[in-house]
Amino acid sequence: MIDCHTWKTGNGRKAILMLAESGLAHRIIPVDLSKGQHKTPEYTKMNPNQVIPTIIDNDAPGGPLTIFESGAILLYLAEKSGKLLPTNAAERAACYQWMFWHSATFVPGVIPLHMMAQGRIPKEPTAEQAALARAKALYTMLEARLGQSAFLAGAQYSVADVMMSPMLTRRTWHGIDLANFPNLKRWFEAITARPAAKEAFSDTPLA
Ligand SMILES: N[C@@H](CCC(=O)N[C@@H](CS)C(=O)NCC(=O)O)C(=O)O
Repeated sequence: MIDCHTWKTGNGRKAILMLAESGLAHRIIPVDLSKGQHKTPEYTKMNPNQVIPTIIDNDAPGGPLTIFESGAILLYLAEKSGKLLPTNAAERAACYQWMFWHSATFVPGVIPLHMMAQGRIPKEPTAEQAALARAKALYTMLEARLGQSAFLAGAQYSVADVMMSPMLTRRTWHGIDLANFPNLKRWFEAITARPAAKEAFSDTPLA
């Protein structure tokens, strides 16, 4: 049994989606960020970064294994289940490329907009315009990639798509209307229509 400590945010949904796709036995343990449950001493012991998600694989060889960082969690689950990791070397490299791009470039690029939407930093007009322009450039890059192939790594759905897609639930914060990004829209609709996506995306508007 894998315990997944998470909440329905962009990062939190990635672990929920990957667990559902993996078919591995799991239970979701909500960590209510609004109540500061990610800052308790018990949670901090599992995840010193005090963010969600975190998983504990109670059946790992050698004893329970705790993993934090959504990308590491997704790759662990893909390897353990043997699902959604391309076997072809070129597609595997593309898969890693888009996963690292997501963590190192996309997320840092949109974080200022998340902080403005949550009132954690002021919505100063020049800063907001710059952040919106950066988000648009990042979405434009995704749109171009998805004009070349059905999914991020290539023809097949992979863990790179699991990594990226939940962040689109925040696209209103990013100033993005999918009507202007037809490839991205087709891709997002294909992912959210999968049976495994139901739990991860259930309480969010997908239009
Ligand atoms: N790099 C981390 C980021 C996780 C993250 O930022 N999670 C957010 C929710 S989307 C969080 O827990 N925020 C709580 C806070 O900032 O206090 C990962 O990918 O797992």
